[in-house]
Amino acid sequence: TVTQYLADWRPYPFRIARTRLEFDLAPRATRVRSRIEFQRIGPGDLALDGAGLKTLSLAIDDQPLDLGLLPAEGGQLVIPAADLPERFTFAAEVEIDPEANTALEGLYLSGGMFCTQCEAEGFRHITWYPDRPDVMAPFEVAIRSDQPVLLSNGNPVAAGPGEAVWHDPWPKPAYLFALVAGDLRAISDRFTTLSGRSVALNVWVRPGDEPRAGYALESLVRAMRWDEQAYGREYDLDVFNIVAVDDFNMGAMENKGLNIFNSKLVLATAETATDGDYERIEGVIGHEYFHNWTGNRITCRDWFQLSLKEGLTVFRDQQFTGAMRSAAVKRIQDVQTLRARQFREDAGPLAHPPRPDSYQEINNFYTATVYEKGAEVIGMLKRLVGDDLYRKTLDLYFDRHDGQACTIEDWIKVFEDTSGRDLTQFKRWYTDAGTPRLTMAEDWRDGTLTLTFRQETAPTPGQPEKPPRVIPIALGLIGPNGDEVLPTTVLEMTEAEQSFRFQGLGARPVVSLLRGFSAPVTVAREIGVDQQALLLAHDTDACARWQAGHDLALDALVGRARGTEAGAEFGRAIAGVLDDAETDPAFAALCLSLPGEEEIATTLAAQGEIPDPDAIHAGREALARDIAAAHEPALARLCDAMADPGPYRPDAEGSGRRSLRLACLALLNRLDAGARAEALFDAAGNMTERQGALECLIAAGRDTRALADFAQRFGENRLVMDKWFMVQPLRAAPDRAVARARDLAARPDFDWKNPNRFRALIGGLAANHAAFHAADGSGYDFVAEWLMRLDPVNPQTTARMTTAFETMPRYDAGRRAHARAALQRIAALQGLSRNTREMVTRILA
Ligand code: B3K
Ligand code: ZN
Repeated sequence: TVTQYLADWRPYPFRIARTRLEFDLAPRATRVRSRIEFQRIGPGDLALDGAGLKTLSLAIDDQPLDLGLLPAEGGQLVIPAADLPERFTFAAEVEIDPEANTALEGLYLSGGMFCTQCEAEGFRHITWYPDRPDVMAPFEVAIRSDQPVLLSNGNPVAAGPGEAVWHDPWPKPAYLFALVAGDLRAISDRFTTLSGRSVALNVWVRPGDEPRAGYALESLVRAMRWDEQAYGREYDLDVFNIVAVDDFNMGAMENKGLNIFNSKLVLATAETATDGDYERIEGVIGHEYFHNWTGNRITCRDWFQLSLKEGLTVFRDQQFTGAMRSAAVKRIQDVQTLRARQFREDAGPLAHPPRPDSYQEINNFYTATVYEKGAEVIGMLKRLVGDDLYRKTLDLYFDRHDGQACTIEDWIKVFEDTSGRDLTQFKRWYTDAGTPRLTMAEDWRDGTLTLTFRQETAPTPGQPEKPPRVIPIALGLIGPNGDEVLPTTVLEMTEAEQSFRFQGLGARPVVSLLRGFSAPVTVAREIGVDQQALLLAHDTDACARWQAGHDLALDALVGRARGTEAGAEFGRAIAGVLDDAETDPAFAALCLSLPGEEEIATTLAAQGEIPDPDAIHAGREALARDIAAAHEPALARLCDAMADPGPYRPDAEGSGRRSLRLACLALLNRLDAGARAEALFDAAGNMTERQGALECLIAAGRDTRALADFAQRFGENRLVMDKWFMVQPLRAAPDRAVARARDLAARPDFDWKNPNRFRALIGGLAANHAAFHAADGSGYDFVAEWLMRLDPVNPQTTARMTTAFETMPRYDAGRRAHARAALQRIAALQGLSRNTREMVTRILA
């Protein structure tokens, strides 16, 4: 296995003036003819990437090349510089087998339809090419096939029966290439851009799915308008196509002018999709569309720079969702996701910086760190320079780098140029792994509050030293009567230890710290429960207010996990939340949803303890029951008050009410053994309520009839049945979940080669904390068994799911031994993929 290093990047010695591809599609034997016009721009041989190709011919300027040049197995085709003129056309004819392509990388079949996935290095499975993001070219693509709809990137230039030609004038790297051929139907609209260009919009789905694609299309229109308003970015082709496919390794892909989506992020009706699904559809449609500028027009020089496009595009989609819905609620959700996924990654054996310096398999680096932490880093830059300068900086970035393949250095430089700041120290956020731990000590005397902050980052794999970073600390001060005495102020911490002074204060205030979650750090401070309650009741910053409640809940849950009766303060705080719940139902729902078992384990581990998954589970159940018992009348009243007046609307208001209803239901469920949940399940008018109720019924062990009813109703709908497969292992009582998952895995409709179905069942079990971490190792064994089965079929999805094991080091010796043994069995598998090998090796290190 070869490790790739950032330090080894060298410019490609050729420019491509034009890439022409011709496809003769056939499931078992697709012919690909290419003509690539190269022009020398530097010294060196011509190196082309290819993998799994049956090469029929190669030529330079129509002179056939000896096929003896082909590399023995995989790897690059190298044509010596001496054999090449300054300008030449390289031509190849290859044959590939889309039907055999179960890895879903390159050209493959999904339900009889041809489609592609080329990021990061899938194009080399299609033909010989410089498969690296810094080699950009305009593409012309001819497709011959008997499939009725034939699509590729750019604008259509010709179409006849059985043939279509597409031209994409915008130079792009091969990873943005796409082709689709199938029996598809479009729902369509038109969009007129700021400068008056009329664009045809199509969302392509299977015949019959058209009524489920409307929300995706509307979301696209909103995204296009928002990008014009917020960033001044216009679309640049005559058509924008989105295609939904059932077999897809991740969420979606931003191919130029032809986005390909996992069908679960396109298809939605009130009966089949939850509020969460709708929100994700809107967010991901936005994300892929926003890539047109941040990713496609300006792309990455090499894959180490992945966060350049992903961090920025996540930041943009978060802003978009915030603008379409509730900015405060969106921010809190994003903070929760960051903590649950990225902090977890940063604290374990897979920790890496947003810009890694080495990798074996780049597909293993599409991580929460590259994406979500990358977005946080941009949020910090924006906070440091301010909104106006942020917009100016982005204008400069688009202006200066349009059409280029760029680096994180280019990105930092535009901020330095507009702000006049030296961002050398700030850049550590990109190059250093690990989550800084920020501690705050307070000193109060004579009307002066002195805050002393310390920052510390634990060593991460390969990075023992952690110099201090720039940490923007947004804070406010709340007086003892609840009034804000200092509005949000941003302190810039640059040292390992630093003090800040606030003078002339009448009475000792409470610090509202890290407002808006101004930096991706963990916080340790001395704070009394009364102060937390004060913040929860009066803080003007929604994030800090939610955090205060969340901390109270976590303290109680940590106490319960240790076997104490903790939780009285949290219980009192809940009373206030319930009183006020109707003013902002979505916010109240966030406060009423207890932190999950995984987060409790993380908190205990951060305090130097070994988490006991069974005690965590039991303690959380007990606290939930106590809270429900103490507040039953208020919870029941709210649960009814939040009933949907109909008609269903997947907007912030409607979903906020439903989330509050379900949060109340989840608590009451501990008292009535599923009685209310059953009533709601039967009466549900939408999937949000139906799924929420079903989850409660499973947790209560009263699910037999509901599950049968659900399967009866939705048995024909793959996406809905994925939910059915997911909620059972996820919500089942920990001591029964593994057995249940095994039963489900034995069903004929457990179509495990479909990534959505696999993730639903195996991922569902892995997300059931106490079940996955069962003391007897049965959870680990089950997941490992299935990863071993999937690896030869689909390495990408397998490797990604090995992250279930990344928290292994924090558990007790018995569990660690079981987890290690499971991972070692995977490592010993004959022919294990490079993807999975890299992950397992890093976790075991
Ligand atoms: N850029 C793609 C992800 C590709 C993942 C390759 N393993 C989707 C996105 O981030 O928008
Ligand atoms: Zn992306």
